[in-house]
Amino acid sequence: MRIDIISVLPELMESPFQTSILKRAMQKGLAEVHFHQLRDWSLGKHRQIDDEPYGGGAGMIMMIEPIDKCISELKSQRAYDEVIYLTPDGETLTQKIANTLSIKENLIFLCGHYKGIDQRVRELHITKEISIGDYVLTGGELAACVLADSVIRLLPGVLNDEQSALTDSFQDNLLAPPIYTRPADYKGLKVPDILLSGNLKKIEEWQHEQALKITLEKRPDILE
Ligand code: 6GU
Repeated sequence: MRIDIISVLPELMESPFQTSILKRAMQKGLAEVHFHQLRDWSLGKHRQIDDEPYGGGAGMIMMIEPIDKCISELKSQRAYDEVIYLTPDGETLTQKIANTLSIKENLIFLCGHYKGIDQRVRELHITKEISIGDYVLTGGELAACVLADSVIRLLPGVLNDEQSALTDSFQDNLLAPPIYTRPADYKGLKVPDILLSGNLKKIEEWQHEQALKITLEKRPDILE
């Protein structure tokens, strides 16, 4: 998978891809992430990429021309499955969206800033608009990192067995059951006996029951 991320602040997104699991995914060649400084496609010596809104009002609007130039250049090099605009008014990111995107080949992420982008960019290029939740960030960069992380970790070969995505919370519309490691008794706080029993079938039943119970308590909205 290849992800091209367009932003005025690409440096904000460097470290997540240079650390741990995402770094290894890149080193193994399972994912490529390319950053594009939007100002490189700006007009004039002031490297302007935003301007005042027609009709007045507070805040600046990201101009169509630099964005169109950047996206058009990328599209001339390869076919993209989706051009995703990260914006608080987009569809809220879910595991289902991450799963769907994880089988794509080439993606563009456009990070919004200021008051947002000229409407005509949406009409011309954007195929999907994604938000990471009902709160406002200073820009789409951190959301782009969250989206990329949620997608890249699903690519075959990125996680090992122990980290398997199949047992994640949300993957089957259930939260994960409680988990324990040594010691079996810490200052009188005990691991449930069933987990020490060695009876795999009973353990799986218990874990499923616990997952149901916890989901009902904490997130009844995700239960089917
Ligand atoms: Cl994608 N962008 C911004 N600026 N704020 C957000 C967001 C995106 N998702 C949630 N809040």
